[in-house]
Amino acid sequence: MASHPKHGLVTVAQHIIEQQRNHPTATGQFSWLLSGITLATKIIESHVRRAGITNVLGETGESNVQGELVQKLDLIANETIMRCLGYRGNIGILVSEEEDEPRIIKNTSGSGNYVVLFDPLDGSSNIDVNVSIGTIFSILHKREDVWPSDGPEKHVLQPGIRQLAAGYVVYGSSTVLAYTTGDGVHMFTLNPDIGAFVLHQEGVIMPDVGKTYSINEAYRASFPQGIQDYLEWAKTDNYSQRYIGSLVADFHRTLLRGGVFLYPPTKKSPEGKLRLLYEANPMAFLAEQAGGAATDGQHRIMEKTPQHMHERTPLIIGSKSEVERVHQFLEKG
Ligand code: AHM
Ligand code: MG
Repeated sequence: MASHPKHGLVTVAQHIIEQQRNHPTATGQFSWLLSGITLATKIIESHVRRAGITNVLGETGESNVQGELVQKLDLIANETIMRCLGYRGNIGILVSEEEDEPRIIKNTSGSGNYVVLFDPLDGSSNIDVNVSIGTIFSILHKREDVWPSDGPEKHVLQPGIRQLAAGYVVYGSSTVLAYTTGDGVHMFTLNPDIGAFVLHQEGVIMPDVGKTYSINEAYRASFPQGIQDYLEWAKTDNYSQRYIGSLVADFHRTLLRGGVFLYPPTKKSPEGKLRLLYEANPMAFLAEQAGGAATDGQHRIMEKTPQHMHERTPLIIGSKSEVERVHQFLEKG
């Protein structure tokens, strides 16, 4: 494991504080908030690692706001994040993929300034079969031009370019955290012996080219013609295909190895399946910070203004040149 160029071993908490020193106006509130997220992901990871022996596999019997069956671990992850962040006095609004409405955090210090959005456990279909899953988060400032009587939703419906930070934790063969505050992407591995995320790569750069595409090709017949043509062409040019079915894991591989991940509109999900606020925006922020790109096939993901909290979007994300190539096929298709 590589050490920090300046200080040797660096934990994520230290790294966040150092990053904040580059911002003279920083109050420390933001690092406090991020440390709440890392604490929550460590608790979730301990549940994930013991899932088979603690009777937390399987469904709860309930559906979430998206109409999807809720897994027991989905619920545990959601409650863990709510519990860890609900007590950090500076958060104003918490929004989860699993909940119908934004949750306003009431605290003694008045109303907090931040909006935290998260997908507590991404890759639900992989939970019970021991395949990589993850947690995704995105942080915004509350808008200053919104009155309390307008309700919390207006604070939440901001385009991705307003994100202050975003990141994910992938619970894979090891547990890795990646985050950005708009100053590059930094990656940490959880050292289970000391219970800390330790820096292993600063300023991660996504390879600009990569001959791997990642898509659920079973839906191929209902993809837009341009996507079908791209897939056909890629097969004649020695591409590989990799698809895990957890965005967090498919994105993590794409970030490190290059290539492109696609979830286009399909007959079943005409708007795409992935959620703009909890999945596409944070990953788009990370991709761009690593030199990659993210679009919905027409527009830059981070410039889309969400109309509602659980809005879905098509997603094409990865190496810049590969995303551009997909666009060329879409324009011809
Ligand atoms: P989830 O948040 O309920 O887990 O759903 C999102 C997941 C993504 O992680 C993944 O990219 C996608 O759904 C896979 O969908 P499909 O099974 O249609 O390929
Ligand atoms: Mg998800």
